[in-house]
Amino acid sequence: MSETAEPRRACPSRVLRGVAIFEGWLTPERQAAMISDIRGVVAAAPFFQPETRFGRKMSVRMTSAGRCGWVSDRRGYRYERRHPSGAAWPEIPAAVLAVWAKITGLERDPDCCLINYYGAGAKMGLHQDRDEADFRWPVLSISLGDSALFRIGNVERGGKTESVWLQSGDVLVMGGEARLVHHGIDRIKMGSSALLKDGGRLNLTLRVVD
Ligand code: MD6
Ligand code: FE
Repeated sequence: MSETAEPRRACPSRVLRGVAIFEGWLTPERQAAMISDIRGVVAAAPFFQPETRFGRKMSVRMTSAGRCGWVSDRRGYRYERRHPSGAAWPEIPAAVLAVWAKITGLERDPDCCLINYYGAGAKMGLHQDRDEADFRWPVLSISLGDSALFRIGNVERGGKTESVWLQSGDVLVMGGEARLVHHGIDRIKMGSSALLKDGGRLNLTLRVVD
């Protein structure tokens, strides 16, 4: 019997500014199986190119699985119950939910699995994940495919930053004090992984939304 109400969660191999990194969490076999799960999601909910409120196209392609998905267009960014096509989002693959359960130890499933695809030249500016209702829930991300340079800043805007290369199979968790740190992707090392036939990187982020 456990002495505390703390859930059982996994131990990271590295912690940078409170961001927990589980290097090589997924074996190459599990990565390949997850790619085929994601292909199923994308067949039902195709990637779209989001744009900002100001009409600027983002460089990543996006889609989602789960009860809601994250979208951004001229009306701003928000969670939506449906893909831009009007179709419901597909379910989050079981293997993806299993990573969340094992690493966070939480009994509650995430509501949203945002799927970002980075091709050549794609990046993501420094941002906070703050469109969710309750920041006590962590955000977990899974990296698949080519390596990415992930930059971690501070909860406040500005200040010094540190970077880390995320590789295929790495899992990252932003929770607790680190839940609202600024972070972004500076660049992708194209061709560094053979996981995706046409190269590039997939990042899955799991969140509890409401
Ligand atoms: C990316 N990740 O790895 C971008 N957000 O492509 C994120 O923006 C992110 O990895 C919240 C928590 C974990 C993340
Ligand atoms: Fe983020």
